[in-house]
Amino acid sequence: MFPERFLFGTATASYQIEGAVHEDGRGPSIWDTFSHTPGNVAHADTGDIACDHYHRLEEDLDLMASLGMDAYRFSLAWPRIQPSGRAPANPAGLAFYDRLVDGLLARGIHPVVTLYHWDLPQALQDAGGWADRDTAAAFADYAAVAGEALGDRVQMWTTLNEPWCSAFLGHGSGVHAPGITDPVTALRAAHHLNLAHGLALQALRARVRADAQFSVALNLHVVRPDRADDAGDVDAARQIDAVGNRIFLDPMLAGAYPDDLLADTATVTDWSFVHDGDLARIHQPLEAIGVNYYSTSRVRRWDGVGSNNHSAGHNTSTASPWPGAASVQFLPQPGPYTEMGWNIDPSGLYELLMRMHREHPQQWLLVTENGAAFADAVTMSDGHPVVHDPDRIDYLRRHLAVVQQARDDGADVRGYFAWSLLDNFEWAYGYDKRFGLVRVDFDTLARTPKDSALWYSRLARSRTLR
Ligand code: IFM
Repeated sequence: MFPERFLFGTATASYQIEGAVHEDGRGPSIWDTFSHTPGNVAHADTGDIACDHYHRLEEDLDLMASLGMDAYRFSLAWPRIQPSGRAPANPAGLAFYDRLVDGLLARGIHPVVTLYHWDLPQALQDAGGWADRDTAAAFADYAAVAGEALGDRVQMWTTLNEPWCSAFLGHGSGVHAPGITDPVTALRAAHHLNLAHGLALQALRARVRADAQFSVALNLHVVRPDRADDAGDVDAARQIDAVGNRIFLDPMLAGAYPDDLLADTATVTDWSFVHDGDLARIHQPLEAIGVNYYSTSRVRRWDGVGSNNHSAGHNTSTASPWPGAASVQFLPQPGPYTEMGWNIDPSGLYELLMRMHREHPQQWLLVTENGAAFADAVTMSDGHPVVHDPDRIDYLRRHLAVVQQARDDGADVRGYFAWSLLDNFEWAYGYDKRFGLVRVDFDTLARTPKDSALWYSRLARSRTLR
């Protein structure tokens, strides 16, 4: 049994679902630019319309209520609130999130707001983007605007979603916006994202309700050495843990970059972009860690033969998202796999939750994303479309079972957010990969709860995993 206070929710992100990219004063974001650049996204898909959530807000709120959700994790589109990334705020953009928050609260659903899920205002990118420290200051101003507007009603705030992806897929392998492939820029971006997190926390805390709770959502990598008794493989796993996980965890939660990370990347950069006082600014009190989990990685020390397969799991790119880790090889994982080609291994989620519990006992935990894309088939039943998705139910059930196990073993996990409420724009993969509990027909935009949505709804209501 999960306790009554455990939050069952779903998660989404603004650019992936909202559409309405030119409406009510929204400015362009780096994902508008990136997706409209030929060759970047499968089938040249864009977020122009996406799930049209912007116009279907009431329908989507009713859908969540009908599923009995306790909470909803969504992101604010910075360019809707500040079209050029800086003051002044756009009242129409704020009004949309006002309606969303009020609509959730009216239905008894807790809003969990993420400030940044990758849609940086293009004007800030033109001024240097995350490679420039001014972007961190701009982010704090934006956080202040969001806090002023919503902080009386929103209790749970998340600063950044998966800063690893923003920094390293955006500036290392270039498969995400803004599509830069430069290891130094990627590390600079990572630092400025950390700084943005800290500055935003300071700005928010001063403006929101006194019982507010803050977190960051990290896609922590579960990296396993191929041969546990091989010192080279063990060191390869350590190296990926440093540049994939501890590069964010350590400054945010302990106020320092790991020594081994600085040593591993010493030939790439001298880290002079870290200014005096930055680490204290980054190291702000944080109530919770958000864990986004999908699959595991297996690495070994690369002997230079064949490919080191750095882009495993994140499209093909010849550039690496792992600065300083050229001698690490990513190995194919044994199946089964989801439609993304990611291996299914719930033990990785258990490992992560227990590690966070052990290493960061001050913070409680939320699973801020977990879910799977499968090739869903629509059939008709009594004239209505239905989606039987037993693989997704199995995935969710097995991951929720380890959440339960981790709780039994002492980890303070207080909620679980299935990725995602709706099929949506899956970044460089476009609309091909369907993660939703609810199917979206991208021709008609009609929503159809899949079997997994009905299963998850029964779980949220009964609190019992079956
Ligand atoms: O769709 C993404 C989401 O935006 C961030 N986390 C992973 C999901 C699946 O790839």
